[in-house]
Amino acid sequence: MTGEPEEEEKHYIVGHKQPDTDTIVSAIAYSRLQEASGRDAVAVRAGDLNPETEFVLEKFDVDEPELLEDASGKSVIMVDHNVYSQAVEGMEDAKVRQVIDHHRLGDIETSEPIYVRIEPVGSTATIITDMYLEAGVEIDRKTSGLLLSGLLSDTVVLRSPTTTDVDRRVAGELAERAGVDYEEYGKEILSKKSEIGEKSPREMILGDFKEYDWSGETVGIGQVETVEPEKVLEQKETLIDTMEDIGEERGYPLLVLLITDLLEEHTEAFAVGKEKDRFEDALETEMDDSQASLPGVMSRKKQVVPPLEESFQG
Ligand SMILES: [Mn+2]
Repeated sequence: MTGEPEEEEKHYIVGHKQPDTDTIVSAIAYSRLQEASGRDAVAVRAGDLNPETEFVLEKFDVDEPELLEDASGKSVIMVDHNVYSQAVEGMEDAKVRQVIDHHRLGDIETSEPIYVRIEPVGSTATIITDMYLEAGVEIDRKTSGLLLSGLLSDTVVLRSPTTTDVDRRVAGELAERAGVDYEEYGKEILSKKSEIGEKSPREMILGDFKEYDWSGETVGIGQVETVEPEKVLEQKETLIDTMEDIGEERGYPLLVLLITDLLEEHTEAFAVGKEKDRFEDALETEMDDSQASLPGVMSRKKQVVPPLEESFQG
């Protein structure tokens, strides 16, 4: 907890663009915790919800947060991200009051001291659960369900290498409070996550997509997590064409699509752009026709971004 509220203004709690389940449930759960400590707080979203998150909100009967189009001039609490490149428009001109996150420290600058809590755990939901416990604020059944969903989604039901002992403990506590079997519920989430269904190539590439600013260039990395990777891989030609279009439109020197097989713990990657050799070198792999195999790779954040960043910044 962050002490007594100092100001009366409304705090907008917002996660990253292309919101995923962890980002959305973290905003909702943290707004409840802030309200419990007397602060005027509202959870908002920085984009459209994905089908998995829609499923989670429906399951626990929780309304979708309002869309925040521009953060300029607003008091903001950033959850689940702390870099401008992933933030809603206007964040440079917002008053960032707090950061709660599980990604490495990024480029946010503030004019005043703020409360920051960043921990190397599997989800922002994990940190927020601990904040409730530390504050002695009861986590009701719905909030437990939401937080559990964020945790299970981000850690691929505790299978991702980003999973820590803290996540395992918190998952157990939340599952009990939510009254669900987390293995079973986790499988349900995975099946929603991996519903490729009627998605267009553009939706597959940009549905879970992050941009990274490295040495004055912007690199884009999308990820499709699925239990049916063949349904994505068989569309390779169209996907590569679309990636080339997107790369050109946005001026990326490198655009990567990770197709992660959640059951086999394996990723196939497509890469396009003038710096695609760099991807090959950084990931110590060999590309064949714009495609590389990355056995054991599940996490963009932990296994793909660090070597690439080193290559671009080094
Ligand atoms: Mn997260």
